[in-house]
Amino acid sequence: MSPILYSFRRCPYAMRARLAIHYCAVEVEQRDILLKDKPKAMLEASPKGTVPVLVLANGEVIDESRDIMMWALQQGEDKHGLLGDREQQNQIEAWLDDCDNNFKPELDKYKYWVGYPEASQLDYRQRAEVFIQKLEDTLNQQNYLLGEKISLADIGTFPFIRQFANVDMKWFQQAPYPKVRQWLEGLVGSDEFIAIMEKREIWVEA
Ligand SMILES: N[C@@H](CCC(=O)N[C@@H](CS)C(=O)NCC(=O)O)C(=O)O
Repeated sequence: MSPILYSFRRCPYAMRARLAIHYCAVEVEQRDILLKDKPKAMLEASPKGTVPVLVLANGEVIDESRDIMMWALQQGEDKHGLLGDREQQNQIEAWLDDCDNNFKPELDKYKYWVGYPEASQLDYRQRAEVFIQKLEDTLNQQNYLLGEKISLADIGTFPFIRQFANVDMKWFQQAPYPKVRQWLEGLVGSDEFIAIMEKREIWVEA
């Protein structure tokens, strides 16, 4: 029996998990769900109710996207060298920590600013831009976050940058981040991303 992956198509956390699984060519049974109608089986496996959730054949549950990425890399050979050496792994951790802990909360407020009246949408965007500027500075020196080759740092962050760009694409297209745009366009246009964004039927519990 293949491991089961509960996923929501447009969730950036689920995207990074699906990407790592795809890059490592690991077999899973993907069950697409709707966040407004979570299946009982998923909630039984992981009561916190976030996607992605991976349920292994032995019943073990992995319900954090970063842990699912690491699991995927451990399954087969890491043929794209996404993880790199010890030093690169520390850099990956640092990028993902910054993305998840600092950038994502500001991105949510920028996107859903109506629900956060303490500051303006512009304030939230500018707070999120601290991370975008860091990406721009890095990508000014090299093609990917860790160097000249794609790594888990790129895969784990670009779905969130895509979300940021989509809040106001007109602004993003002329914002002072040409390197981020180029990097994002390459990743969003990649065969891997197109494959993991394929539309599927919503999984229905028997
Ligand atoms: N720390 C979790 C966060 C996952 C997360 O928050 N996913 C969102 C969707 S993008 C979710 O499932 N939210 C629950 C809901 O909206 O009901 C991870 O990395 O997997």
